[in-house]
Amino acid sequence: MKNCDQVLTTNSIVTHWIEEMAALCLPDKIVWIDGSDEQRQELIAEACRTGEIIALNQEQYPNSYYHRTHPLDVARVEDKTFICCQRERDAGATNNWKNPEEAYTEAANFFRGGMRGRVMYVVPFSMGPVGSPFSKIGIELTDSIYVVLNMMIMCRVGKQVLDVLGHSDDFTRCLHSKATLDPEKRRILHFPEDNTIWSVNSGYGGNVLLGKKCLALRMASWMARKEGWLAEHMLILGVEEPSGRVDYVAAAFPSACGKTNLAMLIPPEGLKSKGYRIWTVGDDIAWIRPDTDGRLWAINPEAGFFGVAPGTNSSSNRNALLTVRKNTIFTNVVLGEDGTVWWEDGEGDPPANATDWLGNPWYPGKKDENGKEILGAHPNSRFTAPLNQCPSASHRMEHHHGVPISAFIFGGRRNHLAPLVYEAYSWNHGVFVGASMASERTSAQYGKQGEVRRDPFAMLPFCGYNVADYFKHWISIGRSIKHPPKIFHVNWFRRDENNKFLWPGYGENLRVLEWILQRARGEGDAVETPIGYIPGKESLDMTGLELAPETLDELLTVNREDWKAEADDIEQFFDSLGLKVPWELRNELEALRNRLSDDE
Ligand code: GTP
Ligand code: SPV
Ligand code: MN
Repeated sequence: MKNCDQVLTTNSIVTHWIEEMAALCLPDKIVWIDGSDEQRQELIAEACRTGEIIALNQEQYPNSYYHRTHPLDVARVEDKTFICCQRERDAGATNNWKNPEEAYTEAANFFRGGMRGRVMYVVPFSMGPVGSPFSKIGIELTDSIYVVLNMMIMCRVGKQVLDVLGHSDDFTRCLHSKATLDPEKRRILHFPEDNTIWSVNSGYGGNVLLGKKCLALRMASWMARKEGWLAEHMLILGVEEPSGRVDYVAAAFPSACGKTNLAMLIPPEGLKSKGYRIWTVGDDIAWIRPDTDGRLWAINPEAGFFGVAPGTNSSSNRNALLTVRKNTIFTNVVLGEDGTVWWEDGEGDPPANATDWLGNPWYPGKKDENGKEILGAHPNSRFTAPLNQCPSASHRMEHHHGVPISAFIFGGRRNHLAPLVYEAYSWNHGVFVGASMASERTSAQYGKQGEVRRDPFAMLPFCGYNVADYFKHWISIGRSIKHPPKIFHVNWFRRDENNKFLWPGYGENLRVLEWILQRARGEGDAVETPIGYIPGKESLDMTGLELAPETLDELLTVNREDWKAEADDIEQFFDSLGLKVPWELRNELEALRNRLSDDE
């Protein structure tokens, strides 16, 4: 291999592909990432030298670094993200589609010569424990040290992955270049039929850490459908009772809607005496498969957190704060002259002599020329930290088999409509609940913030194939297993007439989880409503929580008129997905409407 000191595999499928990509991008040099700490330190030194990253105060934040992205490159770009398969209908109504030949040709122009004067890093990575039969291997070629360092936290990286791959061609070919960071020429392209991902002209998280959304969700969902499993935008957590029994749940909330927070939940004061412990298995992605015991088992394919920074403080998420004290990369937050970091609704006061995420001098309360307050941290600023540093990290993380799932939870930000929690009547009804999920748009994606949009299974930006086929796949998985988990919907974000959240959220959410797990075991009181079961009057344990009974009533209210309008909206959404929407879901919609007009 030209301009390369050391090649880490004899797999010629791998080396030929790398040579071909290098001939396109024309890097000065090729460097293979072996996963050693020694090499990592060299990369850090190089990135500090060029200013790509900045070393933080090493006493307060050992081995931690700071990075700013380009101001126009701060979130995923859904309008520049494409599924490139032969037939447009395989991408479906919710994905952007491109013909593979045209997509390769256009993007090749953006990649061509883009790595001149740069190094191309070869990053072999495993999603899931190295060598597990449920893991998938990828190799990412990138010209960004920031990407390499993030990948080393988010997944298992290095030579051991190539050893497991051997001479197989079963790996995802991931090519990334920052190129010129031109937003117009930004493309996030998935070629599921070629097991290939191309990402160009971005340097931000989900666009460039190709193991994450691109491989572990879009490509993996395509594979999962063929192979009979599920790749989901879900957290996984375990609730341990004093008896030692642990029940696991998986929950799908759209981006920036509380997965990281729920995954690291700390039991609230009022429930302390019950002795629960929460175990974090994952905060963003779950790979789930039926097993011979008739249950669904899940692994987290990632090894780290890429978590939203703003709002993280010791009362909202103490575990996250404890997780990011070392070996962490902070992106687009406030940087203090003293090498500390800060963000809105963070811990303590902002540092003196700070610079904001754009690199400008910043102080709290700073206003722009129109008198509008300037945020120090970008709302989608993030931390990248190893999962095993989390105080609640589950040792089952490393188990190849994963954990058995007792309940699925769907949720989003709904100001008024959805109650705090409800339980679906059946598997198919639960699939309907997932398929018709909606949420307000957040800063994790470009577009109008706050606007309510349908986000089925929190997978709208991540389902790599026709979403109507995806619904069908969910229905058939439920049919094929003996002990399907029960399905629930939660809403931590319902507001009163003054636009204040009705529910305190965060740790208090355990009260809702407790009821969910009781129901999953066939216990717990419930009341039937047109949309599903809700907790009976006394069945949520409110010990130690000061919440007016009227507020709880309001939180659990199901307003028939609002839900009739919702049903109309869901019908429109299903219609927009084409003819493949499964009849089972049409039946569920009809059943919902019938229940809404019954005994009024
Ligand atoms: P991605 O990493 O983008 O997939 O997002 P996520 O689902 O992991 O989101 P995260 O947990 O980081 O939550 C993002 C925002 O939701 C933060 O601003 C939190 O403060 C807020 N949040 C999380 N849980 C709650 C809750 O129970 N109640 C309220 N009101 N806000 C919450
Ligand atoms: C999300 O937006 O859902 C994330 C962050 O988890 S990113 O990896 O950038 O997609
Ligand atoms: Mn996510």
